Amino acid sequence: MKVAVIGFSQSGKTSLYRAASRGQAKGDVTAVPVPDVRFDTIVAQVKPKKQTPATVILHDDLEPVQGGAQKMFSQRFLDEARKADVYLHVVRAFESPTAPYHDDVDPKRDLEAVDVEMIVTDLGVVENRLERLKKSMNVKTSGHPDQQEQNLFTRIKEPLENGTPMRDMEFDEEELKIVRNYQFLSAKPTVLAFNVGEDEAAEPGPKVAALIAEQKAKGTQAFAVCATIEEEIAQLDAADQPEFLESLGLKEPASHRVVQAIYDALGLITFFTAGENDTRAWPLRRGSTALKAAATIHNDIAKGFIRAEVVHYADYLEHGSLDAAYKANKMHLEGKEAVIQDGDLLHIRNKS
Ligand SMILES: Nc1nc2c(ncn2[C@@H]2O[C@H](COP(=O)(O)OP(=O)(O)O)[C@@H](O)[C@H]2O)c(=O)[nH]1
Ligand SMILES: [Mg+2]
Repeated sequence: MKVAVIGFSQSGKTSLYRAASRGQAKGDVTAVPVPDVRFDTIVAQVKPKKQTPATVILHDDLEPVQGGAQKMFSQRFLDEARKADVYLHVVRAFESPTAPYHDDVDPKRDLEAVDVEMIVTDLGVVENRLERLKKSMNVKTSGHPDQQEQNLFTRIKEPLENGTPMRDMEFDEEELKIVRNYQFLSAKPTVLAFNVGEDEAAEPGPKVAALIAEQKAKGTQAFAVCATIEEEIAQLDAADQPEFLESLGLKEPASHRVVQAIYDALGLITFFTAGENDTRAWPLRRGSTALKAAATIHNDIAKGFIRAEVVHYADYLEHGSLDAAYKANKMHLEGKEAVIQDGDLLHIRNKS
């Protein structure tokens, strides 16, 4: 899961990156564990030799978005941004006399500038492709992959011209494959972090609150954060954090909110394998089958799949251990096509 931190220079990307990695980040790419009380509960009960939480990989190695007269996206930015699975877009909402391009605070303007540039970049790709297809199309019959592409690109050209990012458009499975293949910028799931000043750390002002509401209504994950305060919190001992958070009127550290929002934006759920040697949490796309879960663990386990032993998390919690849940007949024996639910504990019976 590649999470690209994007935004203008001095919007607070690196500050939030450090906060989100809870001060653990060494370089500019780091794996951040997904906070999950269910995982902590399982680990405390199983007491495995090793525990492996689910992680997301944060990348703070992209070039900043450029403002002014320059090209906003450098080629290096584009190369990296296209490879990302999801964007963590940091938008400045704090006073900064040293910020380049603009010295006033206007998160709406900054957000829209990046969105528009993404849309324009994608539109360029779409138009180019349509031009080429027009030339080659006459010899191709309907049902040809090129025909599908032409239909799709013709359809999305207008909404793009009207400023709709592809992430706000509807696609079927086949179309999604094409969209993913082209690595369109505006199609990527996006998490918006409005980086507010210290005075708004507990509660954003009306402007940012309205922007957040607007984005949420469109299904985009968005929240306010004060990156500098969060960076300080991340450096405290874990035991001292709750009191400090509370004194600021915060419920949880930014690292939790950032990672949870990314997880949600990607449509991920978590399943667990509660091994005595290694207890692990695994990310999985919502709606995935037992076979897909098996493949997430290891391709060989998927190949030799016989049955999945599934215990729902609520049943595990009620009975206090897997043993007790099994004895209470709470284990469901499932085939390859069974849909895995968030929090399921799995054991895959397999031939390997
Ligand atoms: N007041 C305030 N300053 C911030 C905040 N976040 C970042 N800064 C400051 O803005 C400057 C740029 O931050 P940085 O994280 O390096 O931005 P980047 O260029 O986007 O990586 C630094 O001096 C930070 O201390 C914030 O939430 N509030
Ligand atoms: Mg930086």
